[in-house]
Amino acid sequence: MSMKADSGKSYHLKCTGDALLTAEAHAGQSDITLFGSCFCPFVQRVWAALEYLGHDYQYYEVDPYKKPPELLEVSPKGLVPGLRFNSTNPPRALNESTVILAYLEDLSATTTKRSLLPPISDPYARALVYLQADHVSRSLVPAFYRYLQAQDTDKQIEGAKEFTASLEGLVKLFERAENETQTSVGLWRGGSLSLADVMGGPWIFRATNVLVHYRGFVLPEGEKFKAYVQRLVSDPAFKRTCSTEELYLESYERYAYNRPNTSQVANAINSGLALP
Ligand SMILES: N[C@@H](CCC(=O)N[C@@H](CS)C(=O)NCC(=O)O)C(=O)O
Repeated sequence: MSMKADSGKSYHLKCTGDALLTAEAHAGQSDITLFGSCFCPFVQRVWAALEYLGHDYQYYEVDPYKKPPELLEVSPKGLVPGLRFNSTNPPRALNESTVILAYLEDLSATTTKRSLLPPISDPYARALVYLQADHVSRSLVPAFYRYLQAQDTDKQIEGAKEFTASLEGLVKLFERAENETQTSVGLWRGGSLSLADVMGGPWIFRATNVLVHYRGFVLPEGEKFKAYVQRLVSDPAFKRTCSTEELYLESYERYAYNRPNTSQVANAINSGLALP
């Protein structure tokens, strides 16, 4: 595959499109502040969950590579997302997207009464959603970056295979849950947004723009998979957190050319270490 040259574009510092409207609607003070970055998929997990679960929050854009002190106060490694709870003195805070999702799920049980999981009375159905989310963390996310950061053609072919196999693995887990349990949770089965959807959605979405653009990626065949991706990108809560394609293409150019010191995630991938 012929590579265009790196044009030196940098990551964006302001949302565009639907995400900009959402950020503007959530610019005012609130008990919860989401420290976010417009291009970040880990942030998008939490942002889509806040939208779906129906919480009040303030969206606050930060540059995580500059590590402003207010970000370090809520997230010790200076990574977004972070949540700050402003109603306690001193404010409390949480970091790590997966931990924040667990917190928001629990918070919602007694407040907005919405949920990203099957009911607590069906622990097996919930566990199958956890299996999907676990697959996203341990397989889909690292495979995405290995593929996008691969520079040699053979490594890119390998990356495409690994990422495709990981998507297929996720589909298998969706099918298993569909066969073994009954719930209206999960976009795969035409239901509501699930924990697995918010966990993996941001990378599946970026596969449709960033991987297609920089790697000529072809998404897995199959009507059901296509329909799933369509439901994901048109899901109202998810869509409210999406910027326009140009923002992602420009923000990910540094990964696509594997520029040195792109991010902690990129460094971890390059050195074969666990993601931060
Ligand atoms: N494990 C973290 C990862 C978050 C993460 O890597 N965020 C990136 C932006 S997409 C970041 O803040 N990078 C700053 C850096 O690399 O220094 C989570 O799930 O919240």
